[in-house]
Amino acid sequence: MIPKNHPRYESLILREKIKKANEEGYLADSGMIAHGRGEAFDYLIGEKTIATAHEAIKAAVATFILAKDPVISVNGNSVALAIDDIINLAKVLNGKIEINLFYRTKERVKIIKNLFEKKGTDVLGSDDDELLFIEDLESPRATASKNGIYSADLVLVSLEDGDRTEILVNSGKKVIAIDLNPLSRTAQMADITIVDNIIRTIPLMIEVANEFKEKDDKYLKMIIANFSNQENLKKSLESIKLK
Ligand code: PTJ
Repeated sequence: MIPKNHPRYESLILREKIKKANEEGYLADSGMIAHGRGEAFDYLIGEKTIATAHEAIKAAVATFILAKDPVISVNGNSVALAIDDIINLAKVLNGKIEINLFYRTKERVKIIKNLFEKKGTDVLGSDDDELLFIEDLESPRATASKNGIYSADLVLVSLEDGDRTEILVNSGKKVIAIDLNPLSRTAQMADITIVDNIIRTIPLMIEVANEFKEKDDKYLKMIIANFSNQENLKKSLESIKLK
């Protein structure tokens, strides 16, 4: 039991969630390492949503609303930390949810699918689904549901650093990434990168989505036109360096 007045309470609670996911058998073996890397970057940005992330969230939500067939991609770490928020975001933004694991095993996919189903939410990407392969991507992460990531025009990815974003972008999809590391390959390759902790980002995306749903396309397009991912990433890095 972690005392609520512990100075690292929030951070310890997140560790507990990651530990629990590991015990339940759906975290990747290296999921704890990935979490540790995230913690280090979160420390460097002051464990709060920085101004550049707020800007990226607005551009991301505007892009999401204008998308025809958006999909939220989930893995072991994102489910461990943010399953309820992910479900709510998918509802607010009319997006599908798809399981996409780098270290894919039948067992892990089954456990994650059950977690969503217990909450009354359907997910794509399981072994019961029609799975295709995204061109050029030779990892198990290449699987893509025919009615999900394969045909999506926008994919939200989080907590992954690798070659998938580049391939999704090259295949003509828009990619939004949530990644605490502004230097990761995923962060650098995405169309819009939100440099923030997933546990803060998704609730903020939901807030902005509720506000932006009332806006017209012209307003949303203006938000997107005024956003530069390269500039935003540069400023995010500067805010780390200034600390
Ligand atoms: O469940 P699987 O099989 O798909 O595997 C998932 C992991 C996370 C193990 C796999 O994708 C992986 O190895 O990821 P990486 O290469 O360690 O990348 C994880 C990225 O997420 C790093 O850039 C971290 O800084 C970032 N990150 C970690 N925790 C958070 C985070 N970003 C946002 N919020 C976090 N809480």
